[in-house]
Amino acid sequence: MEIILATQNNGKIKEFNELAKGTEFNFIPVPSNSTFPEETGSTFFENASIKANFAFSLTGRTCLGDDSGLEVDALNGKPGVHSSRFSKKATDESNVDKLLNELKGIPHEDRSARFKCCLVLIQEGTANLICSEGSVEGKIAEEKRGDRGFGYDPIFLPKGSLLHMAEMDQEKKNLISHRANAFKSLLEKLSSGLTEK
Ligand code: ITT
Repeated sequence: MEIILATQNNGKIKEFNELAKGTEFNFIPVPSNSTFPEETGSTFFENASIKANFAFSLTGRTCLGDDSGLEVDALNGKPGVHSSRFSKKATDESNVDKLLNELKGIPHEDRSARFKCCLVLIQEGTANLICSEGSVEGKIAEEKRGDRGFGYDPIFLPKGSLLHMAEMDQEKKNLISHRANAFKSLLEKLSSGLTEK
C-alpha cells in the first residue's frame, strides 16, 4: 500500500522506506512541483499535522507528516521545532556548526539531548487520523563524526553508543532512532485499528 510522505527531505523518504521493509507499506513523495506550507506550529504535532493535511488536500490519498527535531537540555530544549531553521543559512552544516558553537565549553556530562519525532497519518477514504511519537536520548558530541544520515546526525551520540548517529548505517540507525520508535508505535496503532478524531 502506497503512503504519500509529506516531506521535502530525501533523508526521511530513504529512512521510511527502509523502516517499511517487510511491511505492506511503500512511501512515495508528494508531486515534486508542490509548494509546501510554512511550518507555523509551536509543537511537533502541529507541524506534522500541517504537512499531512497539505499532502492530503493535494492528493486525497493516505498521507504521512513527520515533524522532528533535536532538544538540547543546556539550551532549554532548543532548537526543538526550529531544528531545520536553527541557523540563518539553514543548511545541515550551518545548523550543526551553530549548535557546536553554542555548546562550546559545556562539559560532556551537561550536553544531554534527544531527538523527537511526531507522525500524523491521514487515511484515505475516512480521513481518520493516527498519531504517534518517538524519541532517542543521547548527548551532543564535541566534534562531528561520520557522513551518513542527515541533519544533526554527525554530532549526536545516542545513549550507550560509541558511534555518532552519522557513523551508523541505515539499518543500525533504524534500530534506535526517534523515527523508528514513532513508526513502530504507528504500525501498532494501525494494526489495532486505533484512530483519533
Ligand atoms: P520536511 O519538513 O519537509 O519534512 P525538514 O528537514 O524541514 O523536512 P523538519 O521540519 O521535521 O524536517 O525538521 C527536522 C530537522 O530536525 C531536520 O532538518 C534535522 O535538522 C533535524 N532532524 C530530524 N530528524 C533527524 C534525524 O533523524 N537525524 C538528524 N537530524 C534530524
